[in-house]
Amino acid sequence: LDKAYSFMIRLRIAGGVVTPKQWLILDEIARTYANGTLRATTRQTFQYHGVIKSNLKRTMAAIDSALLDTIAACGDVNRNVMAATNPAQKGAHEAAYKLAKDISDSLLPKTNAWREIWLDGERVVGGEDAGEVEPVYGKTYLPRKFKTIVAVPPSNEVDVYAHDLGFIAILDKKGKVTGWNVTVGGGMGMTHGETDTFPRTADVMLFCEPDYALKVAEAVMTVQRDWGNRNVRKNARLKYTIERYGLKAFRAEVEKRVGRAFQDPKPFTFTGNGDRYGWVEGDDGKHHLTLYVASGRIKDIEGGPQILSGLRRIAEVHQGDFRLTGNQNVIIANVPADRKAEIDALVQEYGLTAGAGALRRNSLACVALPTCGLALAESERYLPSLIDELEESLASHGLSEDEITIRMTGCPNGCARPFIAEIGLVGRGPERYNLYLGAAFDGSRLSKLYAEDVTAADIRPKLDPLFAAYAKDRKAGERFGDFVIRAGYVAKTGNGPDFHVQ
Ligand code: SRM
Ligand code: SF4
Repeated sequence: LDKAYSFMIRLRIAGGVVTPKQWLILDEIARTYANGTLRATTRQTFQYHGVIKSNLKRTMAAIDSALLDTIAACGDVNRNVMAATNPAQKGAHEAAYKLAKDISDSLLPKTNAWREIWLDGERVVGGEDAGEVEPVYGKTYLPRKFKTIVAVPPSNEVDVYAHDLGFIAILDKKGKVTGWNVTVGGGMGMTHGETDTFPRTADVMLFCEPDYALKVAEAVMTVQRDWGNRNVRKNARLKYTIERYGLKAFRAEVEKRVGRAFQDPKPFTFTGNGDRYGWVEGDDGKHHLTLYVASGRIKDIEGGPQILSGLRRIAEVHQGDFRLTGNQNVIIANVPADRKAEIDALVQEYGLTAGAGALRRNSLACVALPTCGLALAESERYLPSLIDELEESLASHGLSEDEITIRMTGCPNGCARPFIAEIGLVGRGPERYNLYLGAAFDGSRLSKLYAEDVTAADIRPKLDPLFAAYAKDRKAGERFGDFVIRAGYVAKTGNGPDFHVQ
Protein backbone atom coordinates (compact mmCIF):
# COMPACT_ATOMS: atom_id res chain seq x y z
CA LEU A 1 0.00 0.00 0.00
CA ASP A 2 1.36 3.47 -0.92
CA LYS A 3 1.60 6.14 1.80
CA ALA A 4 -1.34 8.61 1.85
CA TYR A 5 0.64 11.65 0.66
CA SER A 6 -1.45 14.78 0.28
CA PHE A 7 -0.53 17.85 -1.77
CA MET A 8 -1.09 21.56 -2.14
CA ILE A 9 -1.85 22.65 -5.71
CA ARG A 10 -1.51 26.27 -6.82
CA LEU A 11 -3.09 27.56 -10.01
CA ARG A 12 -1.82 30.21 -12.40
CA ILE A 13 -4.50 32.85 -13.01
CA ALA A 14 -2.90 36.01 -14.42
CA GLY A 15 -4.60 39.11 -13.03
CA GLY A 16 -6.98 36.92 -11.01
CA VAL A 17 -9.80 36.97 -13.59
CA VAL A 18 -12.03 33.87 -13.64
CA THR A 19 -15.18 33.28 -15.69
CA PRO A 20 -18.32 31.81 -14.05
CA LYS A 21 -17.80 28.62 -16.08
CA GLN A 22 -14.26 28.27 -14.76
CA TRP A 23 -15.49 29.04 -11.23
CA LEU A 24 -17.94 26.14 -11.39
CA ILE A 25 -15.19 23.71 -12.39
CA LEU A 26 -12.83 25.03 -9.70
CA ASP A 27 -15.62 24.67 -7.13
CA GLU A 28 -16.24 21.09 -8.20
CA ILE A 29 -12.53 20.23 -7.87
CA ALA A 30 -12.51 21.65 -4.31
CA ARG A 31 -15.42 19.40 -3.37
CA THR A 32 -14.26 16.27 -5.21
CA TYR A 33 -10.49 16.14 -4.86
CA ALA A 34 -9.43 18.72 -2.22
CA ASN A 35 -10.45 19.43 1.36
CA GLY A 36 -13.70 21.19 0.41
CA THR A 37 -12.11 24.62 0.26
CA LEU A 38 -10.86 26.95 -2.42
CA ARG A 39 -8.12 29.18 -1.00
CA ALA A 40 -7.74 32.60 -2.62
CA THR A 41 -4.10 33.65 -2.22
CA THR A 42 -2.27 36.94 -1.77
CA ARG A 43 -1.22 36.67 -5.43
CA GLN A 44 -4.71 36.54 -6.96
CA THR A 45 -4.92 32.86 -7.55
CA PHE A 46 -6.27 29.72 -5.90
CA GLN A 47 -4.67 26.94 -3.92
CA TYR A 48 -6.13 23.55 -3.15
CA HIS A 49 -5.06 21.71 -0.03
CA GLY A 50 -5.34 18.04 0.83
CA VAL A 51 -5.26 16.55 -2.68
CA ILE A 52 -4.13 12.95 -2.24
CA LYS A 53 -1.49 11.52 -4.53
CA SER A 54 -3.83 9.17 -6.37
CA ASN A 55 -6.07 12.13 -7.29
CA LEU A 56 -3.32 14.41 -8.59
CA LYS A 57 -3.72 13.51 -12.26
CA ARG A 58 -7.50 13.70 -12.14
CA THR A 59 -7.25 17.11 -10.46
CA MET A 60 -4.84 18.41 -13.12
CA ALA A 61 -7.10 17.11 -15.88
CA ALA A 62 -10.04 18.94 -14.31
CA ILE A 63 -7.95 22.13 -14.03
CA ASP A 64 -7.04 21.74 -17.71
CA SER A 65 -10.73 21.39 -18.58
CA ALA A 66 -11.22 24.87 -17.08
CA LEU A 67 -8.51 26.06 -19.53
CA LEU A 68 -6.24 26.75 -16.57
CA ASP A 69 -2.99 25.19 -15.35
CA THR A 70 -0.41 25.28 -12.56
CA ILE A 71 2.60 26.08 -14.76
CA ALA A 72 5.08 28.49 -13.12
CA ALA A 73 2.83 28.95 -10.07
CA CYS A 74 5.89 27.77 -8.11
CA GLY A 75 9.62 27.49 -8.89
CA ASP A 76 12.47 29.79 -9.96
CA VAL A 77 10.47 31.44 -12.73
CA ASN A 78 8.21 34.43 -13.29
CA ARG A 79 5.28 33.59 -11.00
CA ASN A 80 1.58 34.34 -11.35
CA VAL A 81 1.45 37.92 -12.65
CA MET A 82 -0.82 40.17 -10.62
CA ALA A 83 -2.89 43.09 -11.89
CA ALA A 84 -4.98 45.79 -10.26
CA THR A 85 -8.65 44.86 -10.27
CA ASN A 86 -9.85 48.46 -10.39
CA PRO A 87 -13.41 47.67 -11.40
CA ALA A 88 -14.40 51.31 -11.44
CA GLN A 89 -11.64 52.24 -13.92
CA LYS A 90 -12.54 50.00 -16.83
CA GLY A 91 -10.05 51.31 -19.40
CA ALA A 92 -7.14 51.31 -16.97
CA HIS A 93 -8.04 47.84 -15.71
CA GLU A 94 -8.19 46.51 -19.25
CA ALA A 95 -4.71 47.90 -19.96
CA ALA A 96 -3.33 46.55 -16.66
CA TYR A 97 -4.91 43.15 -17.18
CA LYS A 98 -3.67 42.95 -20.77
CA LEU A 99 -0.12 43.81 -19.72
CA ALA A 100 -0.25 41.23 -16.90
CA LYS A 101 -1.54 38.58 -19.31
CA ASP A 102 1.03 39.46 -21.98
CA ILE A 103 3.90 39.32 -19.46
CA SER A 104 2.56 36.06 -18.06
CA ASP A 105 2.38 34.51 -21.54
CA SER A 106 5.70 35.80 -22.80
CA LEU A 107 7.70 34.89 -19.67
CA LEU A 108 6.10 31.48 -19.26
CA PRO A 109 8.48 28.53 -19.58
CA LYS A 110 7.87 26.97 -22.99
CA THR A 111 8.35 23.39 -21.82
CA ASN A 112 5.56 20.92 -22.44
CA ALA A 113 6.47 18.95 -19.34
CA TRP A 114 3.26 19.91 -17.49
CA ARG A 115 1.10 18.40 -20.19
CA GLU A 116 3.39 15.43 -20.60
CA ILE A 117 3.40 14.62 -16.89
CA TRP A 118 -0.17 15.42 -15.91
CA LEU A 119 -2.38 15.02 -18.92
CA ASP A 120 -1.40 11.86 -20.74
CA GLY A 121 2.19 11.05 -19.87
CA GLU A 122 3.18 11.09 -23.54
CA ARG A 123 6.17 13.16 -24.62
CA VAL A 124 4.57 15.77 -26.85
CA VAL A 125 7.85 17.19 -28.16
CA GLY A 126 11.49 16.19 -27.91
CA GLY A 127 12.48 18.11 -24.77
CA GLU A 128 16.02 19.06 -23.79
CA ASP A 129 17.46 15.76 -24.99
CA ALA A 130 16.36 16.70 -28.49
CA GLY A 131 18.13 20.07 -28.22
CA GLU A 132 15.05 22.08 -27.23
CA VAL A 133 16.00 25.00 -24.94
CA GLU A 134 14.00 27.52 -22.98
CA PRO A 135 14.45 30.74 -25.01
CA VAL A 136 14.49 33.09 -22.00
CA TYR A 137 15.29 30.82 -19.06
CA GLY A 138 17.99 28.70 -20.67
CA LYS A 139 18.99 25.47 -18.94
CA THR A 140 19.33 26.91 -15.44
CA TYR A 141 16.23 29.09 -15.17
CA LEU A 142 16.39 32.02 -12.66
CA PRO A 143 18.42 32.21 -9.45
CA ARG A 144 15.18 32.41 -7.46
CA LYS A 145 11.44 33.04 -7.75
CA PHE A 146 10.52 36.25 -9.61
CA LYS A 147 7.28 38.17 -9.05
CA THR A 148 5.64 40.68 -11.35
CA ILE A 149 2.74 43.01 -10.78
CA VAL A 150 0.75 45.74 -12.53
CA ALA A 151 -0.81 48.54 -10.42
CA VAL A 152 -3.25 51.33 -11.25
CA PRO A 153 -3.22 54.39 -8.95
CA PRO A 154 -4.80 55.62 -6.76
CA SER A 155 -5.21 52.12 -5.31
CA ASN A 156 -2.13 50.07 -4.42
CA GLU A 157 -4.31 47.01 -3.69
CA VAL A 158 -1.71 44.77 -5.35
CA ASP A 159 1.17 46.06 -3.19
CA VAL A 160 3.49 47.04 -5.99
CA TYR A 161 6.39 47.73 -3.59
CA ALA A 162 6.56 44.08 -2.46
CA HIS A 163 7.52 42.56 -5.81
CA ASP A 164 10.60 42.00 -7.93
CA LEU A 165 9.14 43.85 -10.91
CA GLY A 166 6.19 46.23 -11.05
CA PHE A 167 4.40 48.50 -13.49
CA ILE A 168 2.50 51.52 -12.19
CA ALA A 169 0.01 52.97 -14.69
CA ILE A 170 0.46 56.65 -15.46
CA LEU A 171 -2.95 57.97 -16.45
CA ASP A 172 -3.99 61.04 -18.40
CA LYS A 173 -6.90 63.23 -17.33
CA LYS A 174 -9.37 60.89 -19.02
CA GLY A 175 -8.01 57.85 -17.16
CA LYS A 176 -6.17 56.45 -20.19
CA VAL A 177 -2.83 54.73 -19.60
CA THR A 178 -0.06 56.80 -21.21
CA GLY A 179 2.76 54.56 -20.01
CA TRP A 180 4.17 52.76 -16.98
CA ASN A 181 6.55 53.58 -14.15
CA VAL A 182 8.68 50.49 -13.69
CA THR A 183 9.58 49.34 -10.17
CA VAL A 184 12.29 46.83 -9.25
CA GLY A 185 13.68 45.07 -6.20
CA GLY A 186 10.80 44.62 -3.77
CA GLY A 187 10.36 41.52 -1.64
CA MET A 188 9.33 40.41 1.82
CA GLY A 189 11.14 37.21 2.82
CA MET A 190 13.85 37.19 5.47
CA THR A 191 15.19 34.87 8.17
CA HIS A 192 14.93 35.70 11.88
CA GLY A 193 18.32 36.64 13.29
CA GLU A 194 20.08 36.92 9.91
CA THR A 195 20.46 40.59 9.11
CA ASP A 196 21.89 39.93 5.66
CA THR A 197 18.32 38.93 4.75
CA PHE A 198 15.66 41.63 4.83
CA PRO A 199 12.38 42.81 3.33
CA ARG A 200 12.70 45.63 0.84
CA THR A 201 10.34 48.03 -0.87
CA ALA A 202 10.84 48.32 -4.62
CA ASP A 203 12.55 51.33 -6.22
CA VAL A 204 10.68 53.27 -8.89
CA MET A 205 13.25 53.01 -11.70
CA LEU A 206 12.03 54.55 -14.95
CA PHE A 207 9.04 55.42 -17.12
CA CYS A 208 8.34 53.48 -20.30
CA GLU A 209 5.77 53.92 -23.06
CA PRO A 210 3.18 51.12 -23.47
CA ASP A 211 4.93 49.61 -26.51
CA TYR A 212 8.09 49.01 -24.48
CA ALA A 213 6.58 47.42 -21.36
CA LEU A 214 7.06 43.81 -22.47
CA LYS A 215 10.63 44.43 -23.59
CA VAL A 216 11.44 46.09 -20.26
CA ALA A 217 9.88 43.18 -18.34
CA GLU A 218 11.99 40.69 -20.22
CA ALA A 219 15.16 42.80 -19.81
CA VAL A 220 14.65 43.17 -16.04
CA MET A 221 14.14 39.44 -15.70
CA THR A 222 17.14 38.51 -17.82
CA VAL A 223 19.48 40.93 -15.98
CA GLN A 224 18.39 39.23 -12.76
CA ARG A 225 18.88 35.86 -14.46
CA ASP A 226 22.47 36.82 -15.29
CA TRP A 227 23.40 39.00 -12.29
CA GLY A 228 21.46 37.28 -9.49
CA ASN A 229 23.39 35.46 -6.76
CA ARG A 230 23.33 31.75 -7.61
CA ASN A 231 25.75 30.82 -4.82
CA VAL A 232 23.76 31.95 -1.81
CA ARG A 233 20.10 31.05 -2.22
CA LYS A 234 18.89 33.24 0.62
CA ASN A 235 20.44 36.27 -1.15
CA ALA A 236 19.32 35.34 -4.66
CA ARG A 237 16.21 37.52 -5.10
CA LEU A 238 16.37 40.64 -7.27
CA LYS A 239 16.24 42.88 -4.17
CA TYR A 240 19.73 41.70 -3.20
CA THR A 241 20.99 42.12 -6.78
CA ILE A 242 19.84 45.76 -6.70
CA GLU A 243 21.51 46.27 -3.31
CA ARG A 244 24.76 44.80 -4.66
CA TYR A 245 24.97 46.55 -8.01
CA GLY A 246 22.99 49.73 -7.24
CA LEU A 247 19.89 50.97 -9.05
CA LYS A 248 21.88 53.12 -11.49
CA ALA A 249 23.94 50.23 -12.86
CA PHE A 250 20.89 47.98 -12.98
CA ARG A 251 18.88 50.55 -14.94
CA ALA A 252 21.77 51.13 -17.36
CA GLU A 253 21.94 47.39 -18.08
CA VAL A 254 18.17 47.17 -18.61
CA GLU A 255 18.31 50.11 -21.02
CA LYS A 256 21.26 48.53 -22.83
CA ARG A 257 19.34 45.30 -23.33
CA VAL A 258 16.21 47.09 -24.56
CA GLY A 259 18.40 49.25 -26.81
CA ARG A 260 17.34 52.73 -25.67
CA ALA A 261 17.30 55.08 -22.69
CA PHE A 262 14.05 55.82 -20.88
CA GLN A 263 12.63 58.86 -19.11
CA ASP A 264 12.70 59.13 -15.32
CA PRO A 265 9.55 58.02 -13.47
CA LYS A 266 6.45 60.25 -13.61
CA PRO A 267 4.54 61.44 -10.52
CA PHE A 268 1.73 59.27 -9.14
CA THR A 269 -0.15 58.92 -5.85
CA PHE A 270 -1.40 55.88 -3.97
CA THR A 271 -4.03 56.22 -1.26
CA GLY A 272 -3.93 52.76 0.33
CA ASN A 273 -3.23 49.08 -0.25
CA GLY A 274 -6.61 47.68 0.84
CA ASP A 275 -9.68 46.72 -1.17
CA ARG A 276 -12.80 48.84 -1.72
CA TYR A 277 -15.69 46.79 -0.34
CA GLY A 278 -19.30 46.77 -1.45
CA TRP A 279 -20.74 47.85 -4.78
CA VAL A 280 -19.07 50.33 -7.10
CA GLU A 281 -20.24 51.47 -10.50
CA GLY A 282 -17.65 51.39 -13.26
CA ASP A 283 -17.19 54.15 -15.82
CA ASP A 284 -19.04 51.91 -18.33
CA GLY A 285 -22.16 51.60 -16.12
CA LYS A 286 -21.46 48.01 -15.01
CA HIS A 287 -21.50 47.22 -11.28
CA HIS A 288 -18.90 45.39 -9.18
CA LEU A 289 -19.26 43.90 -5.71
CA THR A 290 -16.18 43.30 -3.53
CA LEU A 291 -16.80 40.69 -0.83
CA TYR A 292 -14.60 40.23 2.22
CA VAL A 293 -13.37 36.63 2.52
CA ALA A 294 -11.48 35.94 5.75
CA SER A 295 -7.94 34.89 4.73
CA GLY A 296 -9.29 33.98 1.30
CA ARG A 297 -10.67 30.69 2.65
CA ILE A 298 -13.71 29.93 0.50
CA LYS A 299 -15.60 27.26 2.39
CA ASP A 300 -18.94 26.46 3.99
CA ILE A 301 -18.91 26.99 7.74
CA GLU A 302 -21.28 24.87 9.78
CA GLY A 303 -23.91 27.18 11.23
CA GLY A 304 -22.16 30.17 9.57
CA PRO A 305 -21.58 31.71 6.15
CA GLN A 306 -21.78 29.28 3.22
CA ILE A 307 -19.12 30.99 1.13
CA LEU A 308 -18.30 28.08 -1.21
CA SER A 309 -21.95 27.27 -1.94
CA GLY A 310 -22.97 30.92 -2.14
CA LEU A 311 -20.32 31.76 -4.71
CA ARG A 312 -21.25 28.65 -6.70
CA ARG A 313 -24.88 29.77 -6.81
CA ILE A 314 -23.72 33.19 -7.95
CA ALA A 315 -21.51 31.59 -10.63
CA GLU A 316 -24.58 29.73 -11.93
CA VAL A 317 -26.43 32.98 -12.68
CA HIS A 318 -23.64 35.54 -13.09
CA GLN A 319 -22.96 36.89 -16.59
CA GLY A 320 -19.81 38.92 -15.89
CA ASP A 321 -16.62 37.60 -14.32
CA PHE A 322 -14.99 37.06 -10.93
CA ARG A 323 -11.80 38.79 -9.84
CA LEU A 324 -9.52 37.66 -7.07
CA THR A 325 -7.80 40.52 -5.31
CA GLY A 326 -4.28 40.62 -3.89
CA ASN A 327 -5.96 40.96 -0.49
CA GLN A 328 -7.48 37.47 -0.73
CA ASN A 329 -10.97 38.82 -1.50
CA VAL A 330 -13.42 38.17 -4.33
CA ILE A 331 -15.05 40.68 -6.67
CA ILE A 332 -18.23 39.79 -8.53
CA ALA A 333 -17.47 41.99 -11.50
CA ASN A 334 -19.38 43.35 -14.48
CA VAL A 335 -22.92 43.00 -13.20
CA PRO A 336 -25.56 44.83 -15.26
CA ALA A 337 -27.71 47.18 -13.14
CA ASP A 338 -30.81 45.01 -13.55
CA ARG A 339 -29.03 41.90 -12.13
CA LYS A 340 -27.73 43.52 -8.94
CA ALA A 341 -30.79 42.59 -6.87
CA GLU A 342 -30.41 38.91 -7.78
CA ILE A 343 -26.74 38.91 -6.69
CA ASP A 344 -27.59 40.81 -3.51
CA ALA A 345 -30.29 38.26 -2.63
CA LEU A 346 -27.77 35.39 -2.95
CA VAL A 347 -25.18 37.33 -0.93
CA GLN A 348 -27.73 37.70 1.88
CA GLU A 349 -29.04 34.12 1.63
CA TYR A 350 -25.57 32.59 1.99
CA GLY A 351 -24.23 35.10 4.54
CA LEU A 352 -21.40 36.30 2.32
CA THR A 353 -20.97 39.70 3.98
CA ALA A 354 -21.01 38.70 7.64
CA GLY A 355 -19.00 40.51 10.28
CA ALA A 356 -16.16 42.61 8.93
CA GLY A 357 -15.19 45.65 11.00
CA ALA A 358 -12.61 48.20 9.85
CA LEU A 359 -9.56 46.34 11.22
CA ARG A 360 -10.72 42.98 9.82
CA ARG A 361 -11.41 44.51 6.41
CA ASN A 362 -7.78 45.63 6.39
CA SER A 363 -6.30 42.34 7.54
CA LEU A 364 -4.35 39.57 5.83
CA ALA A 365 -3.11 36.25 7.18
CA CYS A 366 -1.01 33.65 5.41
CA VAL A 367 -1.97 29.98 5.44
CA ALA A 368 0.59 28.78 8.03
CA LEU A 369 -0.55 25.78 10.13
CA PRO A 370 -1.63 23.10 9.55
CA THR A 371 -0.58 22.80 5.90
CA CYS A 372 2.52 25.01 5.59
CA GLY A 373 5.67 23.09 6.40
CA LEU A 374 7.60 26.32 7.09
CA ALA A 375 5.21 27.76 9.69
CA LEU A 376 6.64 28.57 13.12
CA ALA A 377 3.30 29.82 14.49
CA GLU A 378 -0.40 29.96 13.66
CA SER A 379 -1.70 32.64 11.32
CA GLU A 380 -4.91 32.05 9.31
CA ARG A 381 -6.47 30.10 12.20
CA TYR A 382 -5.45 32.62 14.87
CA LEU A 383 -5.80 36.11 13.37
CA PRO A 384 -9.65 36.16 13.46
CA SER A 385 -9.78 35.75 17.25
CA LEU A 386 -6.94 38.22 17.78
CA ILE A 387 -8.88 40.75 15.70
CA ASP A 388 -11.93 40.15 17.96
CA GLU A 389 -9.75 41.23 20.88
CA LEU A 390 -8.14 44.16 19.11
CA GLU A 391 -11.48 45.45 17.83
CA GLU A 392 -12.72 45.52 21.44
CA SER A 393 -9.67 47.52 22.36
CA LEU A 394 -10.08 49.89 19.39
CA ALA A 395 -13.78 50.37 20.24
CA SER A 396 -12.89 51.32 23.81
CA HIS A 397 -10.81 54.18 22.38
CA GLY A 398 -13.43 55.24 19.82
CA LEU A 399 -11.40 53.88 16.90
CA SER A 400 -13.83 51.25 15.54
CA GLU A 401 -14.19 52.89 12.17
CA ASP A 402 -10.51 53.73 11.68
CA GLU A 403 -8.80 51.93 8.85
CA ILE A 404 -5.58 50.37 10.13
CA THR A 405 -3.78 47.63 8.22
CA ILE A 406 -2.84 44.47 10.14
CA ARG A 407 -1.14 41.40 8.70
CA MET A 408 0.06 38.18 10.24
CA THR A 409 2.33 35.42 8.98
CA GLY A 410 3.45 32.18 10.57
CA CYS A 411 7.12 32.84 9.69
CA PRO A 412 9.33 35.60 8.28
CA ASN A 413 8.92 34.48 4.65
CA GLY A 414 6.20 37.11 4.64
CA CYS A 415 3.52 35.53 2.44
CA ALA A 416 0.89 38.02 3.64
CA ARG A 417 3.34 40.94 3.15
CA PRO A 418 3.43 41.78 6.90
CA PHE A 419 6.37 44.19 6.75
CA ILE A 420 4.32 46.75 4.83
CA ALA A 421 1.31 46.63 7.18
CA GLU A 422 0.87 49.26 9.89
CA ILE A 423 0.68 46.37 12.38
CA GLY A 424 2.73 43.32 11.38
CA LEU A 425 2.86 40.10 13.37
CA VAL A 426 5.41 37.51 12.30
CA GLY A 427 5.64 34.05 13.84
CA ARG A 428 8.75 33.10 15.84
CA GLY A 429 7.55 29.92 17.54
CA PRO A 430 4.35 28.40 18.91
CA GLU A 431 2.15 31.31 20.10
CA ARG A 432 5.03 33.79 19.79
CA TYR A 433 5.32 36.68 17.35
CA ASN A 434 7.52 39.63 16.51
CA LEU A 435 5.48 42.84 16.43
CA TYR A 436 6.39 45.34 13.71
CA LEU A 437 4.95 48.87 13.48
CA GLY A 438 5.26 52.01 11.41
CA ALA A 439 4.70 50.94 7.80
CA ALA A 440 2.85 53.32 5.50
CA PHE A 441 -0.89 52.82 4.91
CA ASP A 442 -0.28 52.76 1.15
CA GLY A 443 2.39 50.04 1.44
CA SER A 444 5.28 52.28 0.37
CA ARG A 445 7.34 52.14 3.59
CA LEU A 446 8.55 49.16 5.63
CA SER A 447 7.82 48.77 9.33
CA LYS A 448 10.28 48.41 12.22
CA LEU A 449 10.54 45.85 15.01
CA TYR A 450 8.64 47.18 18.05
CA ALA A 451 8.57 44.13 20.33
CA GLU A 452 10.34 40.82 19.91
CA ASP A 453 9.01 37.38 20.75
CA VAL A 454 5.68 38.56 22.14
CA THR A 455 3.33 35.84 23.40
CA ALA A 456 -0.10 35.71 21.80
CA ALA A 457 -1.66 36.72 25.12
CA ASP A 458 0.57 39.82 25.29
CA ILE A 459 -0.28 41.26 21.85
CA ARG A 460 -3.38 43.18 22.96
CA PRO A 461 -1.71 44.59 26.10
CA LYS A 462 1.19 45.76 23.91
CA LEU A 463 -1.06 47.48 21.37
CA ASP A 464 -3.77 48.88 23.65
CA PRO A 465 -1.72 51.83 25.04
CA LEU A 466 -0.68 52.73 21.49
CA PHE A 467 -4.31 52.80 20.37
CA ALA A 468 -5.12 55.00 23.39
CA ALA A 469 -2.32 57.42 22.52
CA TYR A 470 -3.32 57.42 18.84
CA ALA A 471 -6.93 58.29 19.74
CA LYS A 472 -5.76 61.12 22.00
CA ASP A 473 -2.76 62.64 20.24
CA ARG A 474 -3.05 62.05 16.50
CA LYS A 475 -3.16 64.94 14.08
CA ALA A 476 -6.12 65.29 11.73
CA GLY A 477 -5.97 62.54 9.11
CA GLU A 478 -2.78 61.03 10.55
CA ARG A 479 -2.44 57.30 9.89
CA PHE A 480 -1.55 54.87 12.68
CA GLY A 481 1.67 53.87 10.92
CA ASP A 482 2.78 57.51 10.70
CA PHE A 483 1.67 58.30 14.26
CA VAL A 484 3.78 55.58 15.91
CA ILE A 485 6.85 57.08 14.23
CA ARG A 486 6.05 60.70 15.15
CA ALA A 487 5.25 59.66 18.72
CA GLY A 488 8.61 57.88 18.98
CA TYR A 489 7.43 54.27 19.42
CA VAL A 490 9.52 53.12 16.46
CA ALA A 491 12.06 54.76 14.17
CA LYS A 492 11.17 55.31 10.52
CA THR A 493 12.63 52.59 8.32
CA GLY A 494 14.68 53.63 5.31
CA ASN A 495 14.93 50.63 3.03
CA GLY A 496 16.52 47.23 2.72
CA PRO A 497 19.21 46.61 5.38
CA ASP A 498 17.98 49.64 7.37
CA PHE A 499 15.00 47.46 8.34
CA HIS A 500 17.15 45.84 11.04
CA VAL A 501 18.72 49.05 12.37
CA GLN A 502 17.05 49.93 15.69
FE1 SRM B 1 4.61 32.26 0.02
C1 SRM B 1 6.79 29.73 0.47
C2 SRM B 1 2.03 30.29 0.76
C3 SRM B 1 2.55 34.57 -1.28
C4 SRM B 1 7.11 34.59 0.24
N1 SRM B 1 4.45 30.33 0.48
C5 SRM B 1 5.47 29.43 0.57
C6 SRM B 1 4.93 28.00 0.75
C7 SRM B 1 4.82 27.38 -0.62
C8 SRM B 1 5.71 27.12 1.73
C9 SRM B 1 6.77 26.22 1.18
O1 SRM B 1 7.64 26.65 0.41
O2 SRM B 1 6.76 25.05 1.58
C10 SRM B 1 3.54 28.33 1.37
C11 SRM B 1 2.45 27.28 1.16
C12 SRM B 1 1.53 27.25 2.37
C13 SRM B 1 0.37 26.39 2.24
O3 SRM B 1 0.18 25.50 3.10
O4 SRM B 1 -0.45 26.59 1.34
C14 SRM B 1 3.29 29.71 0.82
N2 SRM B 1 2.67 32.34 -0.32
C15 SRM B 1 1.74 31.47 0.14
C16 SRM B 1 0.33 31.99 -0.06
C17 SRM B 1 -0.69 30.90 -0.32
C18 SRM B 1 -0.05 32.83 1.16
C19 SRM B 1 -1.51 33.14 1.35
O5 SRM B 1 -1.93 32.96 2.49
O6 SRM B 1 -2.19 33.57 0.43
C20 SRM B 1 0.58 32.95 -1.23
C21 SRM B 1 0.49 32.27 -2.56
C22 SRM B 1 0.98 33.13 -3.66
C23 SRM B 1 0.61 32.68 -5.03
O7 SRM B 1 -0.58 32.53 -5.30
O8 SRM B 1 1.53 32.53 -5.85
C24 SRM B 1 2.03 33.35 -0.96
N3 SRM B 1 4.81 34.22 -0.53
C25 SRM B 1 3.79 35.03 -0.92
C26 SRM B 1 4.20 36.39 -0.86
C27 SRM B 1 3.32 37.59 -1.18
C28 SRM B 1 3.36 37.99 -2.62
O9 SRM B 1 3.97 37.34 -3.45
O10 SRM B 1 2.76 39.02 -2.91
C29 SRM B 1 5.50 36.41 -0.41
C30 SRM B 1 6.34 37.67 -0.08
C31 SRM B 1 6.83 38.36 -1.29
C32 SRM B 1 8.15 37.83 -1.72
O11 SRM B 1 8.17 36.84 -2.45
O12 SRM B 1 9.18 38.36 -1.27
C33 SRM B 1 5.88 35.03 -0.20
N4 SRM B 1 6.64 32.18 0.25
C34 SRM B 1 7.46 33.25 0.38
C35 SRM B 1 8.78 32.78 0.69
C36 SRM B 1 10.04 33.67 0.94
C37 SRM B 1 10.68 34.09 -0.32
C38 SRM B 1 11.97 34.83 -0.08
O13 SRM B 1 12.38 35.59 -0.93
O14 SRM B 1 12.60 34.65 0.96
C39 SRM B 1 8.70 31.36 0.75
C40 SRM B 1 9.85 30.37 1.05
C41 SRM B 1 10.79 30.21 -0.10
O15 SRM B 1 10.57 30.66 -1.21
O16 SRM B 1 11.83 29.60 0.17
C42 SRM B 1 7.33 31.03 0.49
FE1 SF4 C 1 4.08 29.39 5.43
FE2 SF4 C 1 5.67 31.29 6.34
FE3 SF4 C 1 4.40 31.63 4.03
FE4 SF4 C 1 3.02 31.68 6.26
S1 SF4 C 1 4.65 33.14 5.70
S2 SF4 C 1 2.47 30.52 4.41
S3 SF4 C 1 4.09 30.24 7.52
S4 SF4 C 1 5.96 30.12 4.41
